[in-house]
Amino acid sequence: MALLPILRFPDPRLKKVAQPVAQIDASIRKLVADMAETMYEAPGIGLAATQVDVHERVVVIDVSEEKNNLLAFINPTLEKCSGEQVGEEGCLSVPGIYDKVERAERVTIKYLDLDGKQRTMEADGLLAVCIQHEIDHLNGIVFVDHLSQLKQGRIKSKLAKQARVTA
Ligand code: GNR
Ligand code: NI
Repeated sequence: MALLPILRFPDPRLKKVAQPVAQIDASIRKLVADMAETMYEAPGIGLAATQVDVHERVVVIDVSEEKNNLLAFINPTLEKCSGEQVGEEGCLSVPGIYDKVERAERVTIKYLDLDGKQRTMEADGLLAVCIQHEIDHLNGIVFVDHLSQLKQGRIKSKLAKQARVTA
């Protein structure tokens, strides 16, 4: 296992659209294991491969209290969305920044599991938010892209200032 470096907004590589995984082989299983380790260490409740500069459609999520319910989604697609919820979001690629984003309350996704089996899952609440946040990453979208231009500008200057003091 290995910890992977996480790209920071506004790194242009966060805008890349990830490609579907063609074959679930040992390299994909290793990527999932490394992404899980990186997510738990951060700590975060989800991580998309895009954030570790791998532009393939792979996501890990664990929204459990005990951090003992790892979910891995290969090639996830949003099949159904309904309702709305607004919650405070954060992102490991945008450290220290939190803001409200409107999302669907309930989603149905299709994906491949680590055995390459096609599966369907329904989710609501925080898990539904996290799934939407991670699929956005695979499409090159960061949660701050959902905020106003004014807020995005403020976030960029705050992160640039942070980077100067930690350098
Ligand atoms: O750790 C995370 N917490 C979080 C909180 C509210 C909404 C979404 C998230 S996902 C985030 C981890 C991350 O950046 N995933 O891409
Ligand atoms: Ni994120």
